[in-house]
Amino acid sequence: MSEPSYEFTRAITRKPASSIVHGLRAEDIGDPDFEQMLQDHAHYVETLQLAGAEVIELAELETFPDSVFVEDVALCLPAVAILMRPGAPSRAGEVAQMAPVLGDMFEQVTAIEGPGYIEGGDILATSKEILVGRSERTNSAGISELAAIVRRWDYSLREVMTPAGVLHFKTDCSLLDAETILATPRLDASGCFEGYRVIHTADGEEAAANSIRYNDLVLMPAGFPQTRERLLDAGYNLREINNSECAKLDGGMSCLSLRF
Ligand code: CIR
Repeated sequence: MSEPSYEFTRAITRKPASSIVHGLRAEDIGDPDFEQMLQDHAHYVETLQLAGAEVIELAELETFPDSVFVEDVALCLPAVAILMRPGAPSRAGEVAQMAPVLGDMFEQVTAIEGPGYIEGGDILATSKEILVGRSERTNSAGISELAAIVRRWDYSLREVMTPAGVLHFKTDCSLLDAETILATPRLDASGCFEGYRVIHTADGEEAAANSIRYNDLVLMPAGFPQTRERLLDAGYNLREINNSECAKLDGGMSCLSLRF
């Protein structure tokens, strides 16, 4: 049986723009090294291809420093693509850049009209439901509007909480398979994953939680040896990708693509 939550054929990415050094960040730990980011991004795209993706790589957008993080501007479900309404004002214009791309690929495209806000990084689609974390970027009005849209395709949606101080819900979790979630203990403690099997990130390795499952591969950020061991022991087929530069802007594996 196919698993639409992690069995995909395509992915959309966007090349990093040199303006990425002006990207948003919760804490300033220095600007990303653009050359290193380009290399990491190329490795990310190659790994998606290795996993079986046809990757549609969009041109860089200098006007939007954070536009490499394409995940935040749309939710791609098998039957419909839904354009988001980012809570970060500097990112609002990225949506209009993505709209025609999705219009060419999906028979149905719809959009969050507002007044609420919602970013894709707060949305985890599992095989049985869509979990959306309320955060600094995603509010209840945005979540309610998305719930009303996806109901038309019979999805059930559950509003949950992104932990305080964490950018997005998926900063702290990822889907590993139909039953299993990789999550930080702090997010799991909220009880939002009841009914799922949860593998915890190791202490001090919370940033490993933003990984992605794409067909048979799990793409995870490099440098988290204990969490890596836990995933290997659980039988997952891993590929590690250097994420040091995106991490300076609170970005990770999921943020860099739309997968469908
Ligand atoms: C931002 O703050 O919007 C970007 N610097 C990082 C976005 C990361 N996206 C994600 O977690 N889905």
